[in-house]
Amino acid sequence: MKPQNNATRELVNLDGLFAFKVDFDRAGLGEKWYEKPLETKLEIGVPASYNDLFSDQAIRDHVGYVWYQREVHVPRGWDGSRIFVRLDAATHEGLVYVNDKQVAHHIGGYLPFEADVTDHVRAGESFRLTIAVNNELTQATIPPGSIEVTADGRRQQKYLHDFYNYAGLHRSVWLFRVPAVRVEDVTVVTGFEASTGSVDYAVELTGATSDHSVSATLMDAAGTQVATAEGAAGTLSIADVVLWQPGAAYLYTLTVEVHADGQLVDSYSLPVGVRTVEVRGHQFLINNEPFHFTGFGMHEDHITIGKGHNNAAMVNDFELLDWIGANSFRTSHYPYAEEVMDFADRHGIVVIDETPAVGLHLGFAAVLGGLPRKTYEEGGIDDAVSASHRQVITDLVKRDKNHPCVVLWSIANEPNGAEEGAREYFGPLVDLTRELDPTRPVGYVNVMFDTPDKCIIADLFDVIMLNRYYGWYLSTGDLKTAEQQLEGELNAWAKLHNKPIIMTEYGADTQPGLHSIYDQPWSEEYQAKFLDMYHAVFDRVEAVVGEQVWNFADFQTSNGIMRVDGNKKGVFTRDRRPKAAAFALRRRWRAGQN
Ligand code: GCB
Repeated sequence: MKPQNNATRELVNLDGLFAFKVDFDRAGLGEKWYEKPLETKLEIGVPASYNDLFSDQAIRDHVGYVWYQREVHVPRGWDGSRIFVRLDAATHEGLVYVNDKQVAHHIGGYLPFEADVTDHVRAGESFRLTIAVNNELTQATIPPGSIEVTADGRRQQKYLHDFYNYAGLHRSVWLFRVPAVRVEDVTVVTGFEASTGSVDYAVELTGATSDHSVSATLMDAAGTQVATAEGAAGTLSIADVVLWQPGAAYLYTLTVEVHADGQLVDSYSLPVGVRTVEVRGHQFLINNEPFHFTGFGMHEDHITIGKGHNNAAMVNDFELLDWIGANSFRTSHYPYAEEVMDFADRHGIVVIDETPAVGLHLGFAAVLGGLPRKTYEEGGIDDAVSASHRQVITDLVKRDKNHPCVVLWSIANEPNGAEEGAREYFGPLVDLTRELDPTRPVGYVNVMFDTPDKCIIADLFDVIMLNRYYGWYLSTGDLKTAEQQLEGELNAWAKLHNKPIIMTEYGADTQPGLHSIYDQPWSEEYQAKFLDMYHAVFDRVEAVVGEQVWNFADFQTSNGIMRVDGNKKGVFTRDRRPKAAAFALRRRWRAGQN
């Protein structure tokens, strides 16, 4: 649960400059670098990816550990509390030390973790915080990868996903204190009947005895109390409820309190949007009304800071989403910073929340010039990957379950969904997701090879999400053929499955400033015309309930002959200037508005 400041809890932000050292010789763990000040002249800003900050290419290409260190002061008056360090993300593996003591080890680069450091620190004194971050992707991680060693002994990271393997402390670092008896977790499920809303809540406590009692209070956006209840679980009922709606967010505040002997022991508040989500036939319903997704697959990707979260950049990205008329996005291809989810909650942007399970298709090796392999076999996407996949699904649902903006889980992007073993792999993961969250539909994103006649897993899911590139990777430059192929395939999906279809990716690489009167790939006009063609088809296929263009902005990738300083399918450039397609999208998505 996200830490917060209130009457019983305190939170100190540890972002800023850290000492930084690259562990070129993989010596840090053996030599126990955490036991003393790091021997280095380098400093680094947190949060940020470290890759693009330094002039030394060896740092950018480094595969292995890098070390961060700073002094942290524990406020006076924190005696008697439990004290924690929290990392919102360490990509991809984090080892945390307080002075000489390891306090946490976490694998998974896009989800938070924390360590109880109470026994290792003292209120009013300082400690040395050291964090070793490893960027390696292996056969067993999510996303998976492999490390190759060059003839001269350099280690190189290989992976099958199309975004640069940025690494480091991408999100905030915190020190916080909570009471010994406390709210450990809160789960809310909302609903409404006519004008009456309901908030079912369930509170999990740590350290409580029969002397402790729990109460829940709901306030409206003006701060007026609208409902209260007693007990660790219950239902709050709201007369004349104001719903959370796409484009018209409304948030109540739920405050849960723990009391003993008439004294407040702990309190935790969270924003609550009352809304429902349901899939019915080909429709995707939010608050019982058909919803049509417009927007993008995005990336956490900016010049210089890479995947580092930055609030100013976030505000600008949301401004551009609003300007263009997008009502939604997918967190392609990993969970985004919690600040992003909170912002979407507050501003009524609908989110398809995706796990970091990307690159689970070993047949892709052939496309990239290697030898094709079977996907679901030992040493490939096997039990070890499945265990990591279960972990990220569990952690993601735990982190994001209370966000009204999240309407759909995407448990993987473009896995192999046509090969033997795919059903056995995905069946249990779908069951797990449904068990963790019975309130939201579950989907995965289908790759272009897995057409309706080939895909063997689509029926396991609630929605059909498709990434299609007719007119780009297939029928390049031939929009007439592409149109027939696209329409034919969409109709086949609609006939085969009585489920809504969301086009989660369609797009064309575009070099800003390149113009043509012909259907010329890479030109700005071609990108706009390509999108127009897709939209004309979507408008003819009723089952299509969503259009999310690939991508919101240009983004960095690994080196390759298919990419020119990254992927250029952005509707905005990497520095967020509009290409011609941005205006075309705005005309469609804001039709009738200004
Ligand atoms: C895809 C992937 C996305 C790529 C995109 C592309 O299907 O899901 O990660 O960046 O295609 O541009 O090739």
